[in-house]
Amino acid sequence: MELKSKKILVVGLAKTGVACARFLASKGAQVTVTDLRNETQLAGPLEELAGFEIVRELERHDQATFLASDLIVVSPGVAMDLPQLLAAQKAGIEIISEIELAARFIDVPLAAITGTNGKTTTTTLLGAIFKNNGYHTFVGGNIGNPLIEMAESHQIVDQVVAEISSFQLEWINSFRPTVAALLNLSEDHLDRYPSYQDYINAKLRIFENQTEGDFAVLNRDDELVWEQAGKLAARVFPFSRTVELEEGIFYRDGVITYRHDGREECFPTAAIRLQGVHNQENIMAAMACALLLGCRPDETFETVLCFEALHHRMEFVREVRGVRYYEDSKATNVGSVQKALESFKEITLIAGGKDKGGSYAPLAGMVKERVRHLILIGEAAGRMQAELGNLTDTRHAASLEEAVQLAAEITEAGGTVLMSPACSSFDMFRDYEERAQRFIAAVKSL
Ligand code: UMA
Ligand code: ADP
Repeated sequence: MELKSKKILVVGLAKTGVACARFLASKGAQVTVTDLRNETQLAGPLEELAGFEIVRELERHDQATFLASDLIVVSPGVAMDLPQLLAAQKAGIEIISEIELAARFIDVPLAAITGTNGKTTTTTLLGAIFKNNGYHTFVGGNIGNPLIEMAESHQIVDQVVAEISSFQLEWINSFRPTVAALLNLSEDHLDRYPSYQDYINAKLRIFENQTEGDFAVLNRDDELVWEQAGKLAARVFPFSRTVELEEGIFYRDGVITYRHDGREECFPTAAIRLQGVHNQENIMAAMACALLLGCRPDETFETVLCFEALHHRMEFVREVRGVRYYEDSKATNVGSVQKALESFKEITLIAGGKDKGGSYAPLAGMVKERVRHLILIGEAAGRMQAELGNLTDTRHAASLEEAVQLAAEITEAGGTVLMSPACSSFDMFRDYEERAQRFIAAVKSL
């Protein structure tokens, strides 16, 4: 892709914008960056652009600049229906996302992981498997470091593992993973998409440019995911916890079995550290991607055996007076909370935060069956009260600390206090990590 002297506009100046602007400028493009935030708010990103010849348009998005560009590169946090983007699209200007740009500079196999939940766990595990198999592996994407950083760094890489969000897939046109995995689908990001179907459609674009030589790793047990199997050009490779498969990877009676082109490998799971049925799915998806891309079974499974759960995903914090406290701050939608509730009984659930527009009703069955006390916090408390409040003893707290205090007072010995919010954190905290740290501190001070 020729970038020299091209007029390129980068929209959004956080991690993605900085990485793209630097990469494009280093390739000789005439780069402009635009962001709605002001110079003070953007002090950090602007510092990272020091020394590069880049034009800045801050506190606004100028229509004229969009229309004068040869190419526009959009950050994932920028909505597709931004009027300036729509006008540029109408004028026939090429608009791409950062993963589309990066993929044009990646000439090694690309394993891409998407799904509503489990992306980070699966991506991290898959990266570790490749490294343990001796591959120079770049792990990036939605996990935190833009893929384009790989192109910028000039490191030797022979395998790329990418966590891919629906936002990143919005502006692709040739992005084509060698292996793409779709872990699951449930409602999320309805504050960004007009409907659940729009969110699903964005996710499915991960398969759009694959051909018969590529693989689509699909969750056979997730109805919505499995519905796609007949529609894809790539070769479908399913994973399942419930069905024995002739071709695919499945779990049965303590053994994971991988079957591909007549070859079979069996892996006894008793010594795996990663707990929970949802993690069994993540493990099978990661193993499928690795084995399909040529990793050796022994090194692959050795990595799985050693892999520990990532922080803030159903993490045990402490036991106080017979009550166990778990922190699941990364559970920002109903699908992930559902899995957390399936993992415990006699639960005091602390939930709520910034509402993302989806329904909380799918949690009703589990709340009725397992949640003894529900403590609601944050902006979503009203909607959660309306949808779940009549199913169990439901209370409200003004802060996370107050919620923890209340939980400690009302939870009986033998019970579990679980913070699994079903919402994002931005109404009360900087991010999910700060929410996690505040919960941990409150529990430690009990
Ligand atoms: N902005 C504008 N105009 C707009 C909207 C935003 O100028 O109309 C500006 C903001 O002022 C801000 C910048 O755009 O300065 C933010 O861009 P961004 O939100 O894309 O932030 P990045 O730091 O580039 O992070 C993005 C991903 N963020 C989102 O998708 C919201 C990160 O995923 C990802 O790790 C990173 O790129 C590297 O690839 C985060 C995320 O929350 C973790 N992802 C969602 C999720 O996992 O649920 C999808
Ligand atoms: P993502 O990157 O997709 O947000 P994470 O691995 O960070 O995924 O996990 C986010 C939340 O989802 C955590 O609460 C975790 O316990 C839960 N989770 C992880 N894997 C799955 C899965 N396969 N299905 C449902 N929930 C999951």
